[in-house]
Amino acid sequence: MDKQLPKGQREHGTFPRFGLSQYANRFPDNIDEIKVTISGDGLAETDISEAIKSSQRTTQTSDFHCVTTWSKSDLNWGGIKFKDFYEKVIVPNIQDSVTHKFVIFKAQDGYKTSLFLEDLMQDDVMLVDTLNGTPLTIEHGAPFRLIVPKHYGYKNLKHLYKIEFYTEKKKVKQGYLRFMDHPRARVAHEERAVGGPGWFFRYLYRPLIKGTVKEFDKAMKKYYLKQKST
Ligand SMILES: Nc1nc2c(c(=O)[nH]1)N[C@H]1C(S)=C(S)[C@@H](COP(=O)(O)O)O[C@H]1N2
Ligand SMILES: [Mo]
Repeated sequence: MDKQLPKGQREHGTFPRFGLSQYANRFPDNIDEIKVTISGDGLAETDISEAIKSSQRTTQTSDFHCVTTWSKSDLNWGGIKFKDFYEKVIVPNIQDSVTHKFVIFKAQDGYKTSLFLEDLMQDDVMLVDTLNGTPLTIEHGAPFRLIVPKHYGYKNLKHLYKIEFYTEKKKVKQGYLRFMDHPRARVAHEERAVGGPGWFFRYLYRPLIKGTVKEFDKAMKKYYLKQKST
């Protein structure tokens, strides 16, 4: 019997490279080495790449749920737990006594996302550099990405290079329509977007899957051809 997926989700079979079409042809410059900077309230801008590399590693198997309704079950991620990362790497860097509430993530392809720190402190949230035992490919976020399994795919930022910690919620311009970004985007509550019930967006988004997968595939092939010729 098929396992029960969250409401409105369907098993996709493969794990496609995916996103908003404006990111299909944008690629990270650095795919080999983890390079991450932090900043924000009570934090000086600091390169924490070395601290990440020497952090305690772990692996986890979890399902991935894109807001457009495709899911991929049983992905095995390797990296560091966000909770450990916050406590061991971020907290020692805090200068004033501030209480962080809100976090913004930035990617090498210009993509951004945000989450409340409370959601990031769940046990299954990770910063990862391997998938199924091998280093992340460009398709899935090389060299380093965020994994928040209980939140829709669009919160799972790829090609991470910058993390900002704030005491209050901020406006984040993500480069797409405002309604598409739910501040929490919890899969279990079907928080697909704002301004309408979750089920409504299933029907709006589902027809876009096929074309988007094709577009991202095509962009990836073009990228590899260009790499070969230079
Ligand atoms: N940097 C970056 N992160 C991103 C995206 C993107 O376009 N760029 N797309 C998001 C969306 S909508 C989804 S569903 C997942 C897809 O992850 P995958 O390409 O590894 O399947 O990445 C998310 N993170
Ligand atoms: Mo997505």
